[in-house]
Amino acid sequence: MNNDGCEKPIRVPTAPFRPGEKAFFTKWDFEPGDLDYLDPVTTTASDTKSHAVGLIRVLNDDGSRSGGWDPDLESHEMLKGLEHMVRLRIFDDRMMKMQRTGKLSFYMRSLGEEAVAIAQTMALKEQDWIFPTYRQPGAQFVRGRDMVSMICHCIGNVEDNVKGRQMPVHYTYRDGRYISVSSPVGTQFSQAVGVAMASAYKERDEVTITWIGDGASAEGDYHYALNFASVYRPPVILNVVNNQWAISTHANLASGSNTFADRGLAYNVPSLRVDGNDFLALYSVTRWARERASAGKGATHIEVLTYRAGAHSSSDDPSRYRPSDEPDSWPGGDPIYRLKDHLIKEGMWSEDQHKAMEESIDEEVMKAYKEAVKFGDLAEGPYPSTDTIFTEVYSEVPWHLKEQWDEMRQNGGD
Ligand SMILES: Cc1ncc(C[n+]2csc(CCOP(=O)(O)OP(=O)(O)O)c2C)c(N)n1
Ligand SMILES: [Mg+2]
Repeated sequence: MNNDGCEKPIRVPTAPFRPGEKAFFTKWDFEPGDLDYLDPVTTTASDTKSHAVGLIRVLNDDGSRSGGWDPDLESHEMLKGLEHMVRLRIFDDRMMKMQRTGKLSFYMRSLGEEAVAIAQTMALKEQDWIFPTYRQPGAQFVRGRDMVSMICHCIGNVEDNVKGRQMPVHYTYRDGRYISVSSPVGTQFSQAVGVAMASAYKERDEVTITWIGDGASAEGDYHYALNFASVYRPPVILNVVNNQWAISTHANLASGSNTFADRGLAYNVPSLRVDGNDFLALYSVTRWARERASAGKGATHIEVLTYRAGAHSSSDDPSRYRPSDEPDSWPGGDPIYRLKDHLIKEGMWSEDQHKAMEESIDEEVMKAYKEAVKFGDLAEGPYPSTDTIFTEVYSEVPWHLKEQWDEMRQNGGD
C-alpha cells in the first residue's frame, strides 16, 4: 500500500483487451451534428474545448453525411479520394508480398488509416510542406509521385532516389515537398514548426502539415513543437494520429490526459478531435486549419482518432499482444468502405464500378512492380554502389570519412 491507500505504489495503465479476451468497444455516441462548425479566423483555443473532447464526424453510420463540418465536396473530389485510398491499400498488399518473398527487406502498411494522409493532403495547396511519418505514404499519390520510383525506394535498388541510405517506407519526394521520413520517431514535429516559422518570416502563403503517432507523442519532441507553435503561432497543422497502438504498447501508456487533442489547449493552441476513418471530416478540419494558418492565426492541433488495423510492420505479430478480433470491433469502421458506401448511397458510385476500379489499380500496381524490379531487387541486386555511403552528405568529404572510404575500397568495396 502507498500513502494514498492504493495497492500499487504507481499506476500502470494497460490495454483494454489482451489475447484470449473478447474485444468489445462500445458504439460511439458522437454524431455528425454534435459539434458546431467554428469560424476559422476568429476561433481561439478556449472556443475549441468541446471540439477537443468530442469527435468531429461527417459520415453517419448509415452512409449518409450531415452536420456543420460537411466540406461539401464535388463528387469528382470524393471519387479521387476513394481511388487514392484503394490505390494505397492495393499497393501495400503488393509490397507486403514482395517483403514475404524476399524482394524487399521490410515494410509498413497504412491499413485502416488510408484516409488520414490522403484526405488531409487533398485539403492543402500544392505549395504546402509535408512532414510525414512512415504511416502517411498516401500523401505522395496525391502529390503525383511515380509508383515505380516509390517501389524502387522500398527495394533500395539502383533507382532508389535515396540510394539505399534509408529503410524502406522512409520516402523522400522533393517535387511533392514531402520531407524525408525519419527513423527516430517524433523528430518531424519540431522540424515542421521550424519550417512553418520560416514560411511566415518570408511572408509566403505556405502551410506545413505534420503527423506524429500516439506513442511518439509521449516524447519531448511533441512538447517542444507545441511550445514553439504556441509562442510563435506559425502556419502549421499538428496532427497526433491516435491509432491505439505504438507497436505493442497501448495508447493508454502514452498520455494520462482526457483525450490526445485536449493537450493542445494547455498550450493555448486551438485543438480538434476528428474521426480518422471519416474522409470528409478529415478533409474539413484540415481545410479549416489551413484557412486559419493562411489568415495568420497560427497553429492548429488535431487528434486523428483511428485504429491501426494491421501489424505495426512486417516484423511485428500483433496476435502476441491484442485479440485478433480487435480491429473488426473498432467503432470507426473502415475508411474505404465508409466513403464508398456514402458514394453508393448518393448514387455517385456502384459496386460494379468499384470492382472495375480495383482491377484497374491492381494492374497499375503490377505493372509498376514489374518495371521497378528491372532495376534490381533485394535478393538479386544490383544495389547502389557502396561509395554512396560516403557521397552526397558533405560537399567536401571530411578526412576521417575519406580514411574509412579508402579502407573500404582496399577491402573490396565496389
Ligand atoms: C526515438 C525512437 N524510439 C523508438 C523507436 C522504435 N519505434 C519505431 S515505431 C515505434 C512505435 C511508434 O508508435 P506510434 O508513435 O503510435 O506510431 P504508429 O506506429 O502507431 O503509427 C517505435 C517505438 C524509434 N524508431 N525511434
Ligand atoms: Mg500509434
